[in-house]
Order: sequence, then C-alpha cells, then structure tokens
Amino acid sequence: MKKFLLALTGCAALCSAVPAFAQFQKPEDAVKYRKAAFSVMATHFGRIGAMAQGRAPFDAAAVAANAELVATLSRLPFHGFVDGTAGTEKGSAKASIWTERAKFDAAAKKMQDEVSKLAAAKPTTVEQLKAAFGPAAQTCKACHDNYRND
Ligand code: ASC
Repeated sequence: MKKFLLALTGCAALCSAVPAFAQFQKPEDAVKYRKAAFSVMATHFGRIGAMAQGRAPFDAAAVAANAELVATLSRLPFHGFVDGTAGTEKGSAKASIWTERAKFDAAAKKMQDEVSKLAAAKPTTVEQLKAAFGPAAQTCKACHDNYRND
C-alpha cells in the first residue's frame, strides 16, 4: 500500500509538472522570457550586423556561427506572446499583436525564414553578407515598427 501511495504521489508530481513546462506561471514570466530570448538573438544578430556595416572585420566563420544561433533562437520568443501580455510603455508589445494575430504570426514566420536563409547563405565576402543580411534585418525592423511601442 505504501509503495502504491508513493508511486501515486510520484505520478501526480510528474503529471502536474508537465503543464507547468508548457506554460508560464504568470504573465510577467512570459514577458521576461520573450525579452530574454530577443536579447540573446539581438546579441548574435548584432555581431553579424557589425560585420555587414564595416564596424567589425569580416569573418566568414563568425558569420556562419552567429547566423546558425540566430536561426535557432528565432524559434523561442514567440512562445512568450501569450494572451494578456500587451503593454503601453516603451519597448513593450502592442495590443494589435493580439487583434491581428494572423498577421503577427506571418511576420514572425517571415523573420524566421529570412534568418534561416541567412544561416544557409554562408557568405564568403562582405558583399555577399550585405545582400543576405539586409532582408533579415528588414524583418526585425518591420515587427518593431508595427508591433513594438515607441
Ligand atoms: C539588430 C537588432 C535588431 C535588428 C534591427 C534591424 O542588430 O538588435 O533589432 O538588428 O535593428 O533593423
């Protein structure tokens, strides 16, 4: 009986842990999560941008490594755009994300597609990098212009 109860308790703990994994405890946690994910993305995207804009020497291996990370990281932030997490302060998410969710999701997918293309491009010259970087950077800017409070 004791064993059975122990097993039952263990299962209950495990089963209740599963949904906690898939969702955030509080809306603020979702905001924190997506901001952190964007921040790490921006660090790696910014390293590529510095090379594209001549602020850092071109390094093909560094471009490839950072672009690979950005492509992977680009899948994270959108898990944090849960209902009830719009804001009004500078840098926060506009309510229009939730009123035109399909458009927002399409813009997110476009960004993910463009950064994946950038990772696949593996540019070997700064000219090639510029050509691959521009469209990806444009997708970042488009969402900031449309969905981020100034
Ligand atoms: C970056 C960064 C962004 C984008 C954006 C491109 O390096 O942090 O948010 O590029 O500025 O327009």
